[in-house]
Amino acid sequence: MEGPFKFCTYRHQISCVLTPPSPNPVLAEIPNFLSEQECKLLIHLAQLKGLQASQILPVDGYKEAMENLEISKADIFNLLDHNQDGQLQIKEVLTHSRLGNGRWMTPENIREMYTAVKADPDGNGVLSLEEFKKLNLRDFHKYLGNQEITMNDLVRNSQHTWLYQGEGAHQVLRSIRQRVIKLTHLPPDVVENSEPLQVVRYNTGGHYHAHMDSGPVFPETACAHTKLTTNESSPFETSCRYVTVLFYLNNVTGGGETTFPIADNRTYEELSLIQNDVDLRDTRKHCDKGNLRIKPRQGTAVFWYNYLSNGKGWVGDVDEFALHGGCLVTEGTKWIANNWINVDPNKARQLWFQQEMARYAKDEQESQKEWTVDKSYKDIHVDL
Ligand SMILES: [Ca+2]
Ligand SMILES: [Ca+2]
Repeated sequence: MEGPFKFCTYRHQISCVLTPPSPNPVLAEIPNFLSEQECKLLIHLAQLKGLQASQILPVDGYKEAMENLEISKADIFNLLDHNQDGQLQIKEVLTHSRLGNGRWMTPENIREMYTAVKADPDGNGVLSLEEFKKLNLRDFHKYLGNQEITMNDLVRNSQHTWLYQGEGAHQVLRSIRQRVIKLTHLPPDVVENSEPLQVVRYNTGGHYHAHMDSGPVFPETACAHTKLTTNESSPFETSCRYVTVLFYLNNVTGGGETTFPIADNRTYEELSLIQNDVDLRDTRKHCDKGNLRIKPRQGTAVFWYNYLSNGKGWVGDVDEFALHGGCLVTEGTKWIANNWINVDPNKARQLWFQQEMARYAKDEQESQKEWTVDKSYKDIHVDL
């Protein structure tokens, strides 16, 4: 595939025209977007800067959060019982709770946990409200707390760093930004005011289970990256990543494809992601069952929209078909870079963020600030 399918204009909000009927999500793969030398340089710059774990092993905050939870068991049950049949199926537990506190839970993990805490005495594999009410949440924490967790058990096992792309940055980084402006047909200031380039390394055994790069936006929503520089608080927060441009920086010896497990499905139902114990989001086990897989090829860019062009809100509704993940790297190392094009309705906040980035870039001695930590795992416990 070549070239963008969708051309956008940005005035008061993003509006797009789809040409012609497009795949789902709207996605384009552009070979040789970067030269071999540019790829090598990006890897080199990232190594010079130093990479940090994209997700750290869970800490104990989860236990406290659960103990302070002011919500009755019946309400939790009701929240989890997606199909409202009065029973909790394993996939409902997997889909609607992040009970692993950053640990990726498989159907097998849930069954083991049920056995350990005697959650399902009649052994029918589902929890009734009565069974759920009898559950002692402390046993459940204790069980999870005693589990030995490695990086491979997490939602994401990779390392990353950020490279500043604004004025004064290395000319290759500037040039990539200019090419992204041309590729996306978006106004230059929207691209220029976006997050820096994220360079990611997956070692052998690395993965990133399927996820969305950005979430729904409401009028009160704050963007995670700019919010950190202004210290504002908002009940809703997301990463405001309108477009993702992903670059493959090397050829991977084994595995490491980018999977879009439900691309081009006619319909989307969250629960249908888990069927007969196969969780399509699981990129360590089930990448082969995804609808679209892109093999990493050095220099190729993959570009997609995280929102629909239905004109709702600032950016449209989330495009759920853009669900994607990084398959298990079975051999060698995988290097990629991400350019996210952010749309923040508050332009002043966006500019302030850019000024801060420029300041950090000048002062290499200063340690990486909080904005470099992936927000999606920071407050993971509040979800249940
Ligand atoms: Ca149910
Ligand atoms: Ca039962």
